Amino acid sequence: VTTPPPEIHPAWLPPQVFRHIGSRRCLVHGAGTLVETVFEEVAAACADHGGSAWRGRSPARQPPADLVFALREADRPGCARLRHEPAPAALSTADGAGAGAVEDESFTVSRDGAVTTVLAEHPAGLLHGLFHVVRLGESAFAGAWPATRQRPAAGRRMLDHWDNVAVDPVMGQVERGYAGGSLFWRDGAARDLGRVRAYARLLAACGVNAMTVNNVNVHRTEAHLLTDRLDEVAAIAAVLRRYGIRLHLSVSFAAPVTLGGLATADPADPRVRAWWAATTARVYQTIPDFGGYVVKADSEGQPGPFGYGRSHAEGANALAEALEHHGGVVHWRAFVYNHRQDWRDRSTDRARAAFDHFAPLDGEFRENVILQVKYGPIDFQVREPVSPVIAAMPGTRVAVELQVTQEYTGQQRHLCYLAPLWSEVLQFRPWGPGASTVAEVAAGRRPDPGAGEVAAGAGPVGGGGLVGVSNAGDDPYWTGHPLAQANLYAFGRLAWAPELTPGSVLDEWIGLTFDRPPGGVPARLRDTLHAMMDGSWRTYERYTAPLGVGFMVRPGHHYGPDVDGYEYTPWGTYHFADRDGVGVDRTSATGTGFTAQYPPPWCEVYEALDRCPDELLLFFHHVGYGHTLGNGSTVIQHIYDTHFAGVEEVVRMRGLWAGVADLVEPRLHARVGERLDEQVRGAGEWRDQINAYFHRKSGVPDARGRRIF
Ligand code: GCW
Repeated sequence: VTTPPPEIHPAWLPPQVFRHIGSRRCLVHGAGTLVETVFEEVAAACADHGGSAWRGRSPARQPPADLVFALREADRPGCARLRHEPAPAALSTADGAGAGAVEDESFTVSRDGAVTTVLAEHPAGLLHGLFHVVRLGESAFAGAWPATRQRPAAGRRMLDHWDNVAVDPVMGQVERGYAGGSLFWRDGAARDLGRVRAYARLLAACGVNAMTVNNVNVHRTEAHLLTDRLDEVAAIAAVLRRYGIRLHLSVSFAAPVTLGGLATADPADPRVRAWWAATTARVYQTIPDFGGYVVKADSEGQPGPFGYGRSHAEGANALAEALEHHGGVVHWRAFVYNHRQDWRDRSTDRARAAFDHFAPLDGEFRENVILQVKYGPIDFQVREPVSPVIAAMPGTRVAVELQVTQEYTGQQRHLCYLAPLWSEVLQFRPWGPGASTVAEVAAGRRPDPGAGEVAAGAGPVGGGGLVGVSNAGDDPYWTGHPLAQANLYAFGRLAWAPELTPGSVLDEWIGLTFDRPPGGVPARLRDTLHAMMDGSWRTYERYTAPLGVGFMVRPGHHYGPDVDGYEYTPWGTYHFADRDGVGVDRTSATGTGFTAQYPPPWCEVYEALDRCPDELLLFFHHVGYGHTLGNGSTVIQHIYDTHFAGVEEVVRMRGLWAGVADLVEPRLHARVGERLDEQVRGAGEWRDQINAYFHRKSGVPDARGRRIF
């Protein structure tokens, strides 16, 4: 990175987006921390833009307020018009009212006469209502429109930070971080909290309401956050609280040994349980609204219950028990597989692992355990089928984990807008057409075998919500690639409202980030950003590993191509290419049997070569290079065609960006330009290695005679 920006970029909250609110007469009514935050925001906007902000009631001899934020239970002097707004929907949290439920965050927004009103039962609703009005811009104050009720789909919308306090010699400070150092920790201690506050504000504005501040790989220093370094954590929690975000901690399953000095961390041992209970009680004394624990157990070297001959349910429940009466939850990760596999062993299939470990435990987890499942069965690849675990555990709260940080999708050097991928995952129907979507499972809507669908929160278990691994760091643009801010924004928005289209979320983000008074974003800039970003995930897919086979990245750092980089390693990520064909046979008939982990219709669709979607073909089948795809092309020709096309698309992106230099702040323009240069280079490298590799293996020439090395 060679272009330093002068200051911290405001991302999707540049001061001017508050001008529509800040030029009004605003009344904020109600009590509570988040109501104070709403008032501070409104007052700051009014100070900038000439409006008036009143707390409690509008002063006599002033024209009445034209923007009102009010708690429903408060008496509302000066707000007579509110009588006409509709009755609230039944009060319930989106992820079920049971253990560890989050506060109701819904709100009603209406416009009647010349007054725009945001009304909520709880302060958190007013906070989200405030940012809703910011997004509406001037249209929040134009004409009259009926009241609408806004309610998050998932109760918990969480960002996990894989941040280390001490810089890890191998992984650096932020594991898989591509945006500088940690926002929370520097030089081994908690940093200045100003940046954390700005971050919390951005996250609240897109709907995030929970986060972890340390890596799921809990190293020695970070383990102490749970005990003797709790004060530092509490200081961060205090900042997050003002924006409605609850803090959770990643903890080590071995903490009773490493921190508590016990001889064992066996979850069945009463001393271990007592240690977790006492430790957790201390956490709640210090941080009363603490969210809970996130645990990566028996995974990639992290300790877990297997070490004591216990199941993952026994392990998770021991921690859940300690959290339960404080209202906390355990996010227990399902990313458990054998990372010391023998590549010669064809009977082990990493894709099967999460289901094999967890599906048999359905119904055994306590109510405040949330099983956190990566969206795909392998590991955040650009294309994977949806994890079968999501459909396999009707008696367990499931959270779906997405990777906002672009470990496998270009590491924030490549432009790759991920909302289309996430949207496909969230709208996928694990039980086939007509049944629930993944988003509904995460929100707590389950298919009820007896009575069809059940309502949100009304099922036997609630939902676990959505979790994203953050892509933010202390980079002045927050995310390294300035346009990767859109992924962070989109994560929050899709967690709140998964039915939003990726294009409309991008449009919101553009509208806020590049806003220019008085008229908003110039149309040419808006169109250019859509042209560059709408299809950028598919473009990335085209020039990297083909047809869902995945990996083919450089081992370790995972950037750039290396087709055989993982082929003979213990990690379980193979493509099995030879002179005749490529792909992993995961069928039940002749392969690893992974397809049988899906309920119908997907087990049949994936099993059948002629029904399996092209983009997942090599994930499920080993086929010859001459195999004809659904799109009429052969596998080998498809590889050549997509790789040439993908690079051409990146070159086009770069040209488009050059064409808006006059409309974008020069330093930001330069920063994106540098990244696009690297993307053109990197995509060309991918194209040439992939094409050369498969040309050499197969001996099949490109039908169009293009250059293959
Ligand atoms: O995607 C992989 C990453 C690891 C990460 C792991 C996980 C935090 O390569 O760096 O560890 O997943 O999700 O636990």
